Amino acid sequence: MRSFFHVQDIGDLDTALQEALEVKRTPFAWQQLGRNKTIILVFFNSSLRTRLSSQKAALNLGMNPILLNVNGDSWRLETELGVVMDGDKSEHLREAIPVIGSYCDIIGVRSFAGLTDKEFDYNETILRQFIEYSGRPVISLESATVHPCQAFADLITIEEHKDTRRPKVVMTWAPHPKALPQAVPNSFAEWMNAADVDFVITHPHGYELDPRFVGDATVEYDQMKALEGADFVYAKNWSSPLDETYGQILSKDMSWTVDARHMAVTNNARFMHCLPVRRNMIVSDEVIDSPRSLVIPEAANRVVSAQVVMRKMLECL
Ligand code: AN0
Ligand code: CP
Repeated sequence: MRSFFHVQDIGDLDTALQEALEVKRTPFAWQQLGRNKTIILVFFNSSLRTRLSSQKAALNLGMNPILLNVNGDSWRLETELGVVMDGDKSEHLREAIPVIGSYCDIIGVRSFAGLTDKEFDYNETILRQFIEYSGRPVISLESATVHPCQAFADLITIEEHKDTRRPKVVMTWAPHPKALPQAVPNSFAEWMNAADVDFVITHPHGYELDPRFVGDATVEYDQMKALEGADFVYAKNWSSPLDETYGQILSKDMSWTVDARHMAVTNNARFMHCLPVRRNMIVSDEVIDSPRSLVIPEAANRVVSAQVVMRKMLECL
């Protein structure tokens, strides 16, 4: 695998899920594979789960992880080409990326959408530069439009907890005080469309995700109707993806906060969220604290998804 970005990059999904179970049973079985190999994890943005689970996955594989917090530890990096660098950015990605590549075998990058320039974000301008200039396999650790390690962990979690062969999975928008990227819902939609589930997306008008990610999913604007009979409820906020309102907050309608009233119309659904979550904005305390909540095992599976991806990359080095 040269880069991990979209669902197709993982190859056959059933095989990947089998590999996830294998990794869960024997996490240290590939220690030789990663011996003397280095992964550099570059963070342009905050993270708890991704930075810890990626390091843990690398250590399980016998690799040496090195973390770089851009904006904290390193020089501030310029990401736009052709600019006069007379501002606060001391170094350009054009040099920084090949330098990073010369110190490692695999690179992971977290670089959120800026949410001001849709074209810059949806071209994955930063991640593409890492792929082009590093000469190394690159993992998106949430880039401008996708968060594949999260979506793979979500799929593993659904596989582990489903009671029916083809569960109904509903992704619902929920309110949040700050504008958030579309990477998590984009990837979740992409992976659910590739999996054997009945997938429904619900959100207020103006929050329509890019058609490349929505695919054949059912979009239902009536949240309660969408949730009827759901086996899994996946809550997430995102800002407007539309050209004319890109990155804006169009609604803070608290009636969309997932609470007991919403869960009551489901098929005793499991609740999911990628975390970090704002309690009583996205989801009520009662729902996230209930035994039907999967948020902790879902986060734990981030080690598993990262380990499957890194293992595949190591096998191709
Ligand atoms: C980020 C987002 O919504 O993309 C990261 C989620 C994994 N969330 C926040 O910034 C709160
Ligand atoms: N879910 C997730 O990626 O969490 P972090 O932002 O804490 O890494």
